[in-house]
Amino acid sequence: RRHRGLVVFFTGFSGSGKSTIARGLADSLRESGERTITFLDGDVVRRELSAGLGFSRADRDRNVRRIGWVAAEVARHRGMSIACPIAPYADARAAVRAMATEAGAGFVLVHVATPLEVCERRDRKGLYARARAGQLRGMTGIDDPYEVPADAELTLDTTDMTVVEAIDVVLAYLVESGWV
Ligand code: GGZ
Repeated sequence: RRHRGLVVFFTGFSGSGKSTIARGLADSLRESGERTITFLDGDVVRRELSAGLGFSRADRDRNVRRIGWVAAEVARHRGMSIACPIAPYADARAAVRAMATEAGAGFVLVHVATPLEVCERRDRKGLYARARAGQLRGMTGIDDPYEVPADAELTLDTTDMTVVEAIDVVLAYLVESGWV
């Protein structure tokens, strides 16, 4: 049995599929008997933990660090936490990795590297269209940066993948590396 905690941290554009994959991973692990999963849902985090924060660099960094702190605390006590913010800045992601490491936990960065054009085509919330029309400022990938990770344990592009396939890739990685 895994005896260290683990933080599985997804990063990628809005619409990349990261939340769907992260939630599916959490469900799948729970079904297979993993009882320590804490899923930090992005919408819930922004409502409860990061209420009042917007999308400036400072606010995104605060949001990502708060998520990282909670995730690392869960992992400190041998739990497994799964989080999926955009986390566009490498420094903030590195800070989360450092918090997990300090807590004696493992850290797996999953870059959901679905290209912007595919995310934009999906545009489930209409945010990209609003950003293109100039009605929404600071949309990641449009007029706000996304620093591509150079340190991801796993990179997946969901363009030609089903959700189930993507979840299986992450699960396979976790099995191969001895985490589950
Ligand atoms: C990016 C934005 C923005 C801007 C609102 N840029 O697809 P969604 O809608 O549900 O996921 C996105 C979510 C991003 O919040 P995060 O907490 O993950 O971001 S960060 O890690 O940068 O703190 C999107 C919506 O919020 N959204 N405005 N300007 N995404």
